[in-house]
Amino acid sequence: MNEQQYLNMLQTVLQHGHHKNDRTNTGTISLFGYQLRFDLQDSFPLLTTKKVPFSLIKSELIWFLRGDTNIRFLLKHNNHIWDEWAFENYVKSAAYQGPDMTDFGQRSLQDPIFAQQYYEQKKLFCERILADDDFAVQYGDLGEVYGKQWRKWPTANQPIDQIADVIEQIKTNPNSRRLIISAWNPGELAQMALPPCHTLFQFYVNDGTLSCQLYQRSADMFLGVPFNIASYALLTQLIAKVTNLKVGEFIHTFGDAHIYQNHVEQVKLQLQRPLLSGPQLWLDPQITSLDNLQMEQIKVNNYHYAPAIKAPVAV
Ligand code: UFP
Repeated sequence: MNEQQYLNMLQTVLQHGHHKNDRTNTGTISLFGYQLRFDLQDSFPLLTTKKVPFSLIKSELIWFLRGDTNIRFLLKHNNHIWDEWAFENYVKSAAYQGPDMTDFGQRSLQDPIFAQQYYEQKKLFCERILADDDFAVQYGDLGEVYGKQWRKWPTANQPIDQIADVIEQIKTNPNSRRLIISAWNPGELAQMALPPCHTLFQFYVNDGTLSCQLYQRSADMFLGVPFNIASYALLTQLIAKVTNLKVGEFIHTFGDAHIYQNHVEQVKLQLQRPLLSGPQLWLDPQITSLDNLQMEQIKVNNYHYAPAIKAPVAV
């Protein structure tokens, strides 16, 4: 069963991890180097021991695959996972006239009155991104994020569309050992608020079956990883679909795999829960390209899950 491996990994990090401070000053229990293998012929790897919101994973991946870097698309799909990054650019600009939002991530966790102001300002910001075209162009664009690196990696000449190139290679040269997409662009790291966590991935074709391996440099095991697993499993299924291959494995390789100190109780709760039977992925048979996927072309069926478990995001 795919999910058991993830739970075993949580247990291993808790038992054998090192206590390590980190950029966010939250403190972590961390292990370096680990690997999970998900058989995608089995059920779809969306966790059942807590609810994972598949619609957010789906709209984010569609956004990446469109090469879009403006949060407006996400907001239209009620997806707020990238809001903070755009909001940060806005509050640091001369155009922002509201209450002081310096260090809003930490302060909103510690000060409930400030947190209220922050949520109000962020809500106003999101409403304006949706309503005002010029404002969206100016403040909704995150610039150097996955969509750009995957589909428009800048060069001195034409930008490189790594997704299209890899799909072409899988079709024409499936034995290639160079089926790689990198989001890690050293030339642009200085402009990135969050250097890519899912850094590089490689495809492998054997006997009409497509597998994918991801190297994730930094992994928030409780909040981030359940999303990352489902997102790359979906990406592998989509690439297999447009290249007419069966799906094989998604192999998830980790660099710094950590449990934040303020997630330990939540992890222990999750580890007590029984596994349920996993869901199935449905892809619209009409999908032939990844450029303009629609939300209703991707579904998970028979998703049974235990309730969501809340935990603070380290920012
Ligand atoms: N993180 C993930 N998965 C993601 C993502 C972020 O686990 O897809 F975007 C976590 C890892 C880490 C933090 O806890 O976000 C990034 O911090 P840093 O850049 O310091 O590694």
